[in-house]
This record gives sequence, structure tokens and C-alpha cells, in this order.
Amino acid sequence: MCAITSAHLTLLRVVDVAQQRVRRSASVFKLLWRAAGILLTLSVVRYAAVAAASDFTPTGPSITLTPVYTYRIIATYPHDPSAFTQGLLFAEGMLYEGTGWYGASSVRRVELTSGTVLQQHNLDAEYFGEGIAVVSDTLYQLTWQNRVAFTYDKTSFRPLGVFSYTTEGWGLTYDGQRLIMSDGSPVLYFRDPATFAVLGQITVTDAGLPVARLNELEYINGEVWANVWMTDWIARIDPASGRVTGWVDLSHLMAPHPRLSDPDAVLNGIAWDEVGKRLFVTGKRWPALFEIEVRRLLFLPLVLRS
Ligand SMILES: [Ca+2]
Repeated sequence: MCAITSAHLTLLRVVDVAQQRVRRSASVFKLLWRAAGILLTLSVVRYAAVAAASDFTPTGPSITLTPVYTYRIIATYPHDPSAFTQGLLFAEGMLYEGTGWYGASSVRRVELTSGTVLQQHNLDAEYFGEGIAVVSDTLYQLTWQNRVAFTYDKTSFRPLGVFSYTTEGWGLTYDGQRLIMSDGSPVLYFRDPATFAVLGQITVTDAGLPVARLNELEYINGEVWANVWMTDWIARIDPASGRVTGWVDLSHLMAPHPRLSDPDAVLNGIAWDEVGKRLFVTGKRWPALFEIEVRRLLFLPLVLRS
């Protein structure tokens, strides 16, 4: 998908021409124009990444100055490279992971430090597992196109029940009151944990444009974090408005990137340790799981130093 439109290129050319003229002006204006040009370029490149992750035809604002965050690796842990990670969470000192694919879907309890699978429940081969969430002692697991969600006892993995829904199932998390579910579109659904009934929904947007392919989810300090499928970006979403308040760029986290040999091996899996304030991320069939911290990428100082 070509995400940079002719309008973007025209805009960049206009700035370039203007910059050439301004180069003959006072040095202060030269610096300001140069900074503006670099900021615009960064914005367009960033926008292109967002657009590439979306199914929309750009019709609204083509520039966004939504804050961008980068990361620092705190720790690296083993991860089952056969796990097609579709759901990840951390509860009471343990990782819980939902895996996908027909004949390979499961829900697991995993020891963080060793990556050892301590307990596992396999889905029947007709089901493609997706996102997971925990509410009290109940573990929920979505399926992709089977349109059912399974519930289990969190400790024993004993099946408890089945809910049905009408969309695809992608990501799932819990905000303390409601389940939050993605279906691959820009929409997030809020559901009643007791009945799975839809209580509300929001459309996720950045700079007024919808952001599609929202995948694995995690509720962190009042925000919904969402992997954008097939990208290295995580959207930080205000659950009240649907607005993207920040983008986390996890490029090059897993190097060499397994996607080079496996196009499905993309970033997917966010887990938040509410007690220890630790953030974990991994990907489908990645051999490692990372604890990371994110920090705001400050464009302006970079521009002034360049
Ligand atoms: Ca998660």
C-alpha cells in the first residue's frame, strides 16, 4: 500500500522550495524554516506508518503531531517460538498467553523468567484463538472467526461457558468494569463481563482519521494500548474519546526480525504488571519476550542538533 499521497509530496516540495528561498534570509528564519521542514517530514513519515496500518483512503488532515514514544529494553526473557501469540496479560506473578491458528490454539500460564509453560488448555482444531482477559477468577478467550468467546476458571483452566458475538474477535482487555474488545476495525467494543453484551463502542482516530487493524489490547493506567496489526506501532488510546494520544514505535525490538522469514511473525502481545509497574511485549512466534519502558521522543531537540 502506498501511503504517501501526491498531496503529501506536493506539500513537501512546496516546503522545499520555500526553504531554498529562505536560505538567503536571516539565520534565525533559516533555522525556523529548517525545523519546520524537518518536523513536517517526520510527521508525513509518521503519518505514512499510521496510514499503512489503516484501511482508509486519506481524506482528512494529512499531518499529525501526536506524540511518539520510543523504548528501552529492561529485560529479555525466553518465549516459545511456536506460540502464535494472540493474547497476553500478567496477573498475580504469572503471564497468561492465548495462542492462535487452527490446531495450535491454546491458553497458557507461563513462568515469566524461564518462559516455561506451566499449564495449557488446547482448543479444538476448528477454533482459532485470539485475545484473552482476566476478570476476577475467570479467564476469557476470543476466537477469530468462530464468533464465540470461551471462559475458564483462571486457576484450573476448567471450561466455564461460551459467549457468542457477531464480529470477528481480535484483542481483549479489562478496564476494571468492562471488557474491551477489538475486531480488526477501528472500533473498540465495551462489553459486560457477566453477559458479554455490548455496553458501548468507540471509533479510534488519529488526527481525525480512523485507525484500523487494532489487535492485541492492554488497559494501562486509564489508557487502552493496541498493537496495530502488521506494524511495529502501538497506539495509546483515550477510551473516552477514541483519540490516539500517543504512538509507541517498537521498531527493531526483535532483531533479527523473524518477519524476514515469517510474514506472520509480527509484534503482538502487551501485558501490564499493575503491581510491579512493568510492561511486557512480544510477538507471534518470537523467541523472546521483553520488559520495556517507553519514553517520549522529542523531535525538536533532535532538529536543533542536526
Ligand atoms: Ca494484553
